[in-house]
This record gives sequence, C-alpha cells and structure tokens, in this order.
Amino acid sequence: MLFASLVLLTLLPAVFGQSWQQYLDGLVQALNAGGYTTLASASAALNITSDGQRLAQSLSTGNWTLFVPNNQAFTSSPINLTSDPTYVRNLLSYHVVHGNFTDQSPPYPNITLGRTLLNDSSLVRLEGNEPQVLAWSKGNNGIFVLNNGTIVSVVNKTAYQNLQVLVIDSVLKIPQSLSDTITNSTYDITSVAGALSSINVTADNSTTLLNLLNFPRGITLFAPNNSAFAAANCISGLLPNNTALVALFGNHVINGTTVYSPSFTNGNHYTSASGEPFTFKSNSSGVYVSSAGSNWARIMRSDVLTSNGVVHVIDSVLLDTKVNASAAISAYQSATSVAASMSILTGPVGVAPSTSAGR
Ligand SMILES: *[C@@H]1O[C@H](CO)[C@@H](O)[C@H](O)[C@H]1NC(C)=O
Ligand SMILES: *[C@@H]1O[C@H](CO)[C@@H](O)[C@H](O)[C@H]1NC(C)=O
Ligand SMILES: *[C@@H]1O[C@H](CO)[C@@H](O)[C@H](O)[C@H]1NC(C)=O
Ligand SMILES: *[C@@H]1O[C@H](CO)[C@@H](O)[C@H](O)[C@H]1NC(C)=O
Ligand SMILES: *[C@@H]1O[C@H](CO)[C@@H](O)[C@H](O)[C@H]1NC(C)=O
Ligand SMILES: *[C@@H]1O[C@H](CO)[C@@H](O)[C@H](O)[C@H]1NC(C)=O
Ligand SMILES: *[C@@H]1O[C@H](CO)[C@@H](O)[C@H](O)[C@H]1NC(C)=O
Ligand SMILES: *[C@@H]1O[C@H](CO)[C@@H](O)[C@H](O)[C@H]1NC(C)=O
Ligand SMILES: *[C@@H]1O[C@H](CO)[C@@H](O)[C@H](O)[C@H]1NC(C)=O
Ligand SMILES: *[C@@H]1O[C@H](CO)[C@@H](O)[C@H](O)[C@H]1NC(C)=O
Ligand SMILES: *[C@@H]1O[C@H](CO)[C@@H](O)[C@H](O)[C@H]1NC(C)=O
Ligand SMILES: CC(=O)N[C@H]1CO[C@H](CO)[C@@H](O)[C@@H]1O
Repeated sequence: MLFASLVLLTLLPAVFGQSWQQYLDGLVQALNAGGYTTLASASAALNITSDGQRLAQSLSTGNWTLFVPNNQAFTSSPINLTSDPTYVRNLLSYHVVHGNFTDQSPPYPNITLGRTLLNDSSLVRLEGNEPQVLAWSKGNNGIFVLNNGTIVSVVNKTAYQNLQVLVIDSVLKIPQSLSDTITNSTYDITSVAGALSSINVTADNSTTLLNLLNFPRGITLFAPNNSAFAAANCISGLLPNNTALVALFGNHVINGTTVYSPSFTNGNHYTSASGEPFTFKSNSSGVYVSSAGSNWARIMRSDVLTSNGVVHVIDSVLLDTKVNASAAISAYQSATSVAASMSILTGPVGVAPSTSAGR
C-alpha cells in the first residue's frame, strides 16, 4: 500500500493566536522541506496581493485538503507562475478543497466532489455563486483526480497543521466553458456538440442551443457519445424540424441545477429543460438515466466539469420529444430559489450528511 504510513510534516496543532502570515510562512517552509519548491514559491507570492492574503487567511482556519503539484508537475505544465498574480491565486484556489476527505467513515462515494476556493466570476458561474468543485476517486493505485479528461494521480500524502496535503503529479486545470469542453475531442461527444451548434433557438438565428447552454448559472447536460449519436437515426429524421430538436435536446438538460453523480439516486427528482422528469437506476453494470420513461441510457463517464455546470456522457440518445413548458419554468424558478439559499459545504457535494454514503 503506497500510503501505509501517513507522514506528517508537523505534528503540532495550529498554534492558538498565530497570525495568518505566520501560518503562511510555516506552510511555505513545510512545502520547501517536502521538496515542493515550485508550489512553495507560488504560495509565498500570495503575500503580495490582498486577494492572495485573503486566500492564505481562509486556509489558516477550518479543515482543508490541499492538492500539491510536485515540481515535475510544474515542469511539464506551461504555467508561468510569476506572470499574473490573479491567475496564480485562482490556480492555487482550485487546488484547495473545503474539508478533510481522507480516511473518513462511512466512506465517501466512488466519485467524490468537494468545493474548492475558486470563485472568481470570470472563471466560475455556478448557481448560488458556489465555488467550482474538484472530482476525485479511488482506484487500485490510490486516489486520483478526474481533471479535463485526464487522470491526475495522488503520489504522496502528508499534513500541515489543519491541511490534509495530497501530492499530485500534474497541475490541475480549471474547468472551461461548456461549449469549449464538449467541442474538444477528449470526451467522445463532438457529434452532439456539432448538432447543438447547428440548432437555432431565436428567430434571427443569432443564438444556437449550444450558446444557450453556456448562459445559466448551473447546468447539467447528459451528452450522448459519438456512437450513440450515429446510431440514433431518429435525429436525421428530425433534422429539418427545429422545434422537435429543441424538445429532444431539452430532455438532455437540467436548467439551473448542477447535478453531480452522487445525486443519481431514485429519491432525487429533477425536471428537464423541456419539462420532463428524469429517472435514475443503477445495477451491477452501471448507472442509468431516462427521460419520462424513455429508453435507459448508461452513464459512461460522469462529472465532466464545466465553468457553469457539469456534463455526463451517456451511451444512447434519450428518445423523448415531449414538452411540458410550465413544468420546465417552475423547475427553473425553484432552482433559482434554492440557489439563493445555498451555503458552502465542507463535505462531499451531493451526499446528504445523515445518510450512509458508501456505495
Ligand atoms: C509575507 O510578508 C511579511 C511582511 O513583509 C513577511 O514577514 C513574511 O515572511 C512574508 N511571508 C512569506 C510566506 O513570504
Ligand atoms: C513522501 O513524502 C515523504 C515526506 O515528505 C518523503 O520522505 C517521501 O520520500 C515521499 N515519497 C514519495 C514517493 O515522493
Ligand atoms: C474539523 O474537523 C474536525 C473533525 O472532523 C471537527 O471536529 C472540527 O469541528 C472541524 N473544524 C471546523 C472548523 O470545521
Ligand atoms: C513569466 O512572466 C514574467 C512576467 O511577465 C516574465 O518576466 C518571465 O520572463 C516569464 N517567464 C517565462 C519562463 O516565460
Ligand atoms: C469508480 O469511478 C472510476 C472513475 O470513473 C471508475 O473507473 C470505476 O469503475 C468506478 N468504480 C466503481 C466500483 O464504480
Ligand atoms: C483539456 O484537454 C483538451 C484535450 O486534451 C485540451 O485541448 C485542452 O486545452 C485542455 N484544457 C485545458 C484548460 O488545458
Ligand atoms: C483528516 O481526517 C483523518 C481521519 O479522521 C485524520 O486521521 C487526519 O489527521 C485528518 N487530517 C487533518 C489535517 O486534520
Ligand atoms: C434562419 O436559418 C434558416 C435555415 O437556414 C433560414 O431559412 C432562415 O431564413 C434564417 N433566418 C434568418 C432571419 O436569417
Ligand atoms: C441556423 O442559422 C444559421 C445562420 O442563419 C443557418 O445557416 C442554419 O441553417 C440554421 N440552422 C438550422 C438547423 O436551421
Ligand atoms: C432556462 O430557463 C430560463 C427561464 O425559463 C430560459 O430563459 C432559458 O432559455 C432556459 N435555458 C435552457 C438551456 O433551457
Ligand atoms: C415538428 O415537431 C413538432 C414537435 O415534435 C411537431 O408538433 C410538428 O408537427 C413537427 N413539424 C413538422 C413540419 O414535421
Ligand atoms: C474550443 C476549444 O477549447 N478548442 C480547443 C481544443 O483543443 C485544442 C488543442 O489543444 C485547442 O487548440 C482548442 O483551442
């Protein structure tokens, strides 16, 4: 087992009354001592801007998990850590997760999501102004982070005062807009991206369905993969009929709510942007979604993060062109009112604190 022994950089509890500057100095020293000198100098630079100072201040109290890219990670990443203090602060913010997720009982879901400190409105547009999340999982070789279609491995584990420190072998990438994410080839969903960008939703043809998905704060898209898309010959049948296509793809979207995989359970009820109810089931072969009793589509890859929500890749088109406009509007309105009262979680996103999360 790679992490048989938990190595502590310091066993001292947070010293009562220490200033955040002392805290940051200590953190920078500890990172240097561990050999994580590139992140150490980026962290030291937090000292020079007020936003950076606020970040250091936030870290100094509460429970946090810090993902620390090692020096090799920075060598293979084209990031210039001295060019733009705002960018560096945002990048570091995305490496900090609110809460201690290590060795908790009951165990967290296979894919666990936690809120980071990244909330810069130029990079994150989630409902309730929530900060961006990070998604990770546990495999045979330990913990890995699901990031931009690649797997980032946790290669060491340690602690600094109140920080659980997980050392990683790549610098984490901040999620991009939904349209940029699905347009790139990593996720095998370029066909649906192409279709969404060819469907006009305004009379003057100025806005496509793809543009529309970038607008809401909070969006969930079930995106059929390329082979699902090729197999769904119904789409070519619908092609000249914009109304039917908007209805069909609306039944692949939750408007105003970002739903991550831990919430795919029978007990959760979500309404599509076309006003139809989603249902979920899971069995030994995977987790499935359907729209108002349409065919079941298997979720092939969940939790592809975007700046305003999340995309889940599915293996079939959900064959439902029904529309319930009033249900769609009321779902969006209730999403908006829920968002207004959201608070920031210090535990796994989408897991009710009182229920057993192991699965
Ligand atoms: C931050 O600035 C203060 C005051 O200039 C200095 O004492 C401290 O060592 C600096 N901390 C870091 C981590 O650079
Ligand atoms: C893990 O961290 C400890 C302490 O910082 C260090 O002694 C050890 O060499 C590290 N292991 C790896 C695989 O980097
Ligand atoms: C940190 O976690 C511990 C153990 O889970 C808990 O008792 C404590 O209240 C947490 N501290 C804060 C500030 O959340
Ligand atoms: C990084 O940015 C700084 C400031 O813009 C510049 O002086 C420096 O040459 C850059 N470093 C690299 C390796 O590009
Ligand atoms: C856990 O999630 C990973 C990453 O998506 C996946 O490869 C693995 O099959 C999942 N394991 C279980 C038991 O669901
Ligand atoms: C994410 O991955 C894709 C495909 O590998 C790449 O084109 C894109 O630049 C990456 N995004 C970021 C922010 O690096
Ligand atoms: C995180 O929680 C685990 C399990 O309770 C505990 O062993 C560890 O010390 C905690 N880490 C920090 C930094 O508090
Ligand atoms: C919108 O696109 C359709 C299909 O190409 C075309 O028939 C229609 O004239 C366009 N409308 C405007 C206002 O350009
Ligand atoms: C959408 O509008 C563009 C620009 O007017 C037009 O070329 C295209 O044919 C329209 N798409 C559909 C499916 O009507
Ligand atoms: C979401 O709902 C709002 C309000 O009803 C609507 O204006 C918007 O077009 C919807 N977006 C999508 C992607 O369905
Ligand atoms: C387009 O689709 C809608 C909704 O499915 C349907 O009511 C309408 O008759 C279709 N129009 C054409 C011209 O086929
Ligand atoms: C829309 C988008 O983000 N496209 C990117 C896809 O990936 C290529 C290769 O990395 C980039 O050059 C594009 O900008």
